[in-house]
This record gives sequence, C-alpha cells and structure tokens, in this order.
Amino acid sequence: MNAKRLAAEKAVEYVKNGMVVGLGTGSTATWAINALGEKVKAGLEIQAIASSVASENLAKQYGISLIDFSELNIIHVTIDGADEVDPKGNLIKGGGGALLREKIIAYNSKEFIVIVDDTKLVNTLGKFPLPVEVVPFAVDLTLKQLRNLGSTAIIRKKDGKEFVTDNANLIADCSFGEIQDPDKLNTSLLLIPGVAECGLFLHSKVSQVIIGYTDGTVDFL
Ligand code: ABF
Repeated sequence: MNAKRLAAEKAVEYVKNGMVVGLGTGSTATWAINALGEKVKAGLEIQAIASSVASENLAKQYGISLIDFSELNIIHVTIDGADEVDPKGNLIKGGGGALLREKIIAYNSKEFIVIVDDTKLVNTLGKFPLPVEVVPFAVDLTLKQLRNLGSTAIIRKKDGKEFVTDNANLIADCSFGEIQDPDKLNTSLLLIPGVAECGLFLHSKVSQVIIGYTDGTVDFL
C-alpha cells in the first residue's frame, strides 16, 4: 500500500463543494492533487491556489479551476506534505524548494492539513537539513549569518547549477543538528536580512497531521 497516497486521499475527504483549496507541492501533495482532480472530473466544484508552478500545471491538467491571489478572500483548507514532523506537529518543509509559497498559503488558510507517510516522523526536528530561502543579493553575507547561528549552510544545487526557486531566490540547506526550540530558531532566522523564509512550520499553524502506513492504516496527530 502506498502510504503517501493513503494519507493524501484521507485528507481529500475533507474537501467539499464550494471550497477554496490550497495545493501543496511534492510527491505526497501530488497524490492529493490527483485525488482532487478525479473528484473534480466527477463533479466536485472547488477553486484552488497552488504553492508551485509544478502543482499549478498539474491542477490545470485536471481542469481544476485556479483562482488569482487578487481575487482570493479565503482559503478554506490547504493540503501539503512535509519532510519531518515532530510529536507536537512542528514541521520541516522545503525539501522541494517551495517553502515560501507553501508557508504563505498555509498561514492564510483556515485549515492546514499535513499529509505524510510514517518515515517523516521524528522525535526531534533537525536530521533533515533545514531549507532556508535566501535572496541572491549578497548571499555570502547571509550564509555567514546562518553559520553564526550554528548551522552548516550550503547553497542547494541541482544538475550542477544553483537551484532557483519559483520566486527567483536560492535555497540554503542548513544543518543545525537537533532543533530543540523550533519557535526560537524560526524567529532568529527571520530576523536575518536576506532570509526570505525558512522551512520551520510551527505546530500552532497545523490543524491536523495525517500519517499513512504501508499496512493500509492511517493515524492522526
Ligand atoms: C513539500 O514537499 C515540501 O515542503 C516538502 O519538502 C516535500 C515533501 O516531499 P514528499 O511529499 O515528496 O515526500 O510538501
């Protein structure tokens, strides 16, 4: 049984006619978009906004109606994946490089549902290097500040070139070791000029985590 798909399809059960849905990014979120797309084909009426160009393109293929941010009054529910989830529901996100848009959409959603398989569960965040989106200007100075906070900050590369986000920024992957206080680290990172956003999502903004297991069961946090 595909555990990511299971969690995704469970989350999509929450989506009802007339809702505005925030679409996440990554392989688990893709399962959710697939499931929503099938429901739309079968008559479900929703509007959606996407956290990445990739998710937007997938939604278009299914004929999911996309709403412009300028016309947006409310996002009823956002469904998105994560790279790590701690027992309180704090998250590391951004492995796919879409963390800034994901965070804006999650922050502005009434409900934020996180979908993961059980491999994403950790006791303490930090094994997965924390993605931090940084503006390209004076990036070496920003990296120095990130290292001063105790991380090994490395600019992400893809196919030998710097990975560029949908917002024309760069990603610094920052290993901090175990993150004992995600709230404090989130605040410290956001105080650095040049940091656009970081991949720490605090539990206070997470409505529910749905965990899929390969034995076909799901669990909730
Ligand atoms: C997005 O996709 C991210 O924030 C996270 O980095 C990643 C999870 O990837 P996957 O669902 O492919 O495991 O949700």
